[in-house]
Amino acid sequence: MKIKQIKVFVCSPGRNFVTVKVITECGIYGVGDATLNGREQAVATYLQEHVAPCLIGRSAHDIEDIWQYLYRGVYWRKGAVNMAAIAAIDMALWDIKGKAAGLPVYQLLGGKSRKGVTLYAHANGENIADTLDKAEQLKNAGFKAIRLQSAIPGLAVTYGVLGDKKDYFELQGNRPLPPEEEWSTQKYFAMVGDLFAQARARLGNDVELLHDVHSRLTPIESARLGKMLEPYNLMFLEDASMAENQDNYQVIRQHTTIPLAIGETYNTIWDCKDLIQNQLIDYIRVAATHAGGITSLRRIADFASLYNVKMAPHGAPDLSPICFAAHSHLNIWAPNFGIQEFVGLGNEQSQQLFQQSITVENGMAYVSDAPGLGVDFNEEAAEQFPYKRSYLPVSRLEDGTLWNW
Ligand code: GCO
Ligand code: MG
Repeated sequence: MKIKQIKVFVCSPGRNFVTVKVITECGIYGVGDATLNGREQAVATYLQEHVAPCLIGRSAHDIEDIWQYLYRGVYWRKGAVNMAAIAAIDMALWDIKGKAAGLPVYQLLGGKSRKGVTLYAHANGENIADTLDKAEQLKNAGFKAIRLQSAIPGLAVTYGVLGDKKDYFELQGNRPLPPEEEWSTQKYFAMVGDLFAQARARLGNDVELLHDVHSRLTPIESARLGKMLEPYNLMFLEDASMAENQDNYQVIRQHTTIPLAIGETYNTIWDCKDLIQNQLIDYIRVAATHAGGITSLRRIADFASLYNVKMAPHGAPDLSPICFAAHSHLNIWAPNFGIQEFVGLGNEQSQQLFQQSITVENGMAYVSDAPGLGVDFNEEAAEQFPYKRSYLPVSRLEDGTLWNW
């Protein structure tokens, strides 16, 4: 089963996705997601110019050796571009192995550990009442866990919530450069306690609540937030502070029992090694697309399980349905699975491009028994959705200081 050809596509069915197709001599092919939001072409070029030529003629069955070849074999380890490229090749090879064996990927990982994958949905509102209206609808639709985000009074824009919501779910219109958004920690604190107090009063206690801070707080501010939200029993607080310095989480941890989650931008196990080993977090949010594929997420899951850390993979709209399929296979297997972020199965255009076999019912995802990843990519449709340059917004404090993402 030698690799014959590797094709790379950059398409925009509403937002940009980088997709890889690895084709073998016997005709079996596999697909992978290499989307790096705002830097898509860098990964596509890296794959085309530097990765693909080295893989032609190798056995598609050698998943581990190819992973090591692209990671250890290259002087430049880690990095967002490199690891997204490795990830896409890795997913495609697992897809191929599953198809060759006639088995879904979760069977190759060790089989099912649960009936279905619990999802958390997003309730984003322009004010607290709006957020809670949406949360109530999601709860009535069967979701058992809901992330609450609400606009911050006094700021013109709140990421993904108020202002141009296209920042979050779609491309940013015709703006050629990254939009800039203001952040105020003081204004945020004036809103966030009320959001969760009202949420528990209105939604009751039989639903899990979550919240994403997008790393806007310093560690001691995160500690204060954790203490403030403890009475509302959150499933987790996500990306409270940056953890480039993994010791930051010691500061948060020593003050609060709120469960902590982080990891959506991590590229390797090394980015979260200390956080996991020192039990400074409760959920690790690595994405297969950004942290080196199924091979590396499996390794992170096993390592995390030794320290009571659960998997909660990233599931934003900038990960393609191929990544969602890869996560679903990992999630149904991982003994230490926690929860999967979920923002829907994609718009109509995206569904034309990607054929997904996962079903979602009552806030749970169910993986099909189709061989491989169970997701396909329609090459013909790809031409209808050309790439459009687009950026994530940049965050600044009210005095103009550039701030954390
Ligand atoms: C999430 C993420 C998204 C990111 C996006 C950036 O938890 O869903 O934080 O909100 O902003 O994935 O590319
Ligand atoms: Mg997040």
